[in-house]
Amino acid sequence: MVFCLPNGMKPRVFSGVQPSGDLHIGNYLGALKNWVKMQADYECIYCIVDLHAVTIYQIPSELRAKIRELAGLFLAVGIDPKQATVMVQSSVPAHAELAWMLTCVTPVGWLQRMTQYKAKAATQETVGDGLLQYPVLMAADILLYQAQIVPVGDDQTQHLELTRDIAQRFNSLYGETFVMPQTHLPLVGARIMGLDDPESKMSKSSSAPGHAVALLDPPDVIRKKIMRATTDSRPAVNFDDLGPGVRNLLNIFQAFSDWSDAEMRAHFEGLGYGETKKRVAEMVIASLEPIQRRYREVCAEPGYIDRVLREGAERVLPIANSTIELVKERMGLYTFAS
Ligand code: AQP
Repeated sequence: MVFCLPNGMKPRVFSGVQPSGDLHIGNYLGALKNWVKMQADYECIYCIVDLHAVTIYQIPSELRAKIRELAGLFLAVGIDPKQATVMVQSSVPAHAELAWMLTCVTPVGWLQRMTQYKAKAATQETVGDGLLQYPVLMAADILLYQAQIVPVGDDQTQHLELTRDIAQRFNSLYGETFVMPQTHLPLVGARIMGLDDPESKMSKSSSAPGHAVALLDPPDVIRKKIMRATTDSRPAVNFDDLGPGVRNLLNIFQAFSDWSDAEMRAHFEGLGYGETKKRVAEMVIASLEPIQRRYREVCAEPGYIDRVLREGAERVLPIANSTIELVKERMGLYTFAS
């Protein structure tokens, strides 16, 4: 995908993670690993989407701690605040403001069709309106910054399509306003599945103990989770007939190692499942070790995380405000006479 912008301007990238649950290797391989790669070539805004997290009840003290933990992990995986902007969604009120404006152009049927809404609503006794509006807020996050590229995991593809539909509808009602954002998926690792259930995606909200490897899991916990991962009754790896559990483990290995398909086949074809799991576990442990070390360093630096988040919010505020002014003007909302 090639974007032609004037004067050597870099295309803008936006993406976010909810500060709910523990960040897992699916989040890393599906999104954050790509974020790190993109920061040198794009103008990147990486956001902790706390307003999204509260679409499901969060214990306030835990949410506060999770926001800082997630910011620390962004930095630990290699996001450089000198190159990319790291910020918290609720520190820029324009996210919520634009979400309301977009809500007003979004047919409710579009939202009721979202598979993530249907799945999450099924787990709640009372379904809050925020859960239904979640994808409109996500559209607002992206459109607020006129982002051209959105690096996400495969589970967000439908929400990105909806974002484009909302942008198109707004543009056709009120005139060209929003840039159409493109989805950017990794070639390997776009959908990491649960270790306990390789038919469903690895998710922060699952409470099953062997479901996900968290980025901060110690080596012995990682080893135990991977050794217990669900596979099948075949004797060994056969690339021409992979069951979902083994495919998922190999996918995790390949996404961490960046090995080619040929290298994967040469290394794993015919290998017993026990040995395969051991090699996958050691690859995950070795890949997470420098991230965990850097995380401890980042947390040990007093005030560093808060400084990064404050500077991030200050950096994006002018972009957010200029989009809000434009949208208000397009919609005929009141703006002060200059
Ligand atoms: N399993 C996954 N494989 C690849 N990418 C994934 N992402 C999430 N799960 C996978 C990507 O990670 C980014 C952050 O998404 P999120 O904060 O919504 O994380 P989550 O694990 O999906 O969190 P929840 O709370 O458990 O949400 P649900 O239950 O809705 O999935 C995104 O880019 C996402 O694509």
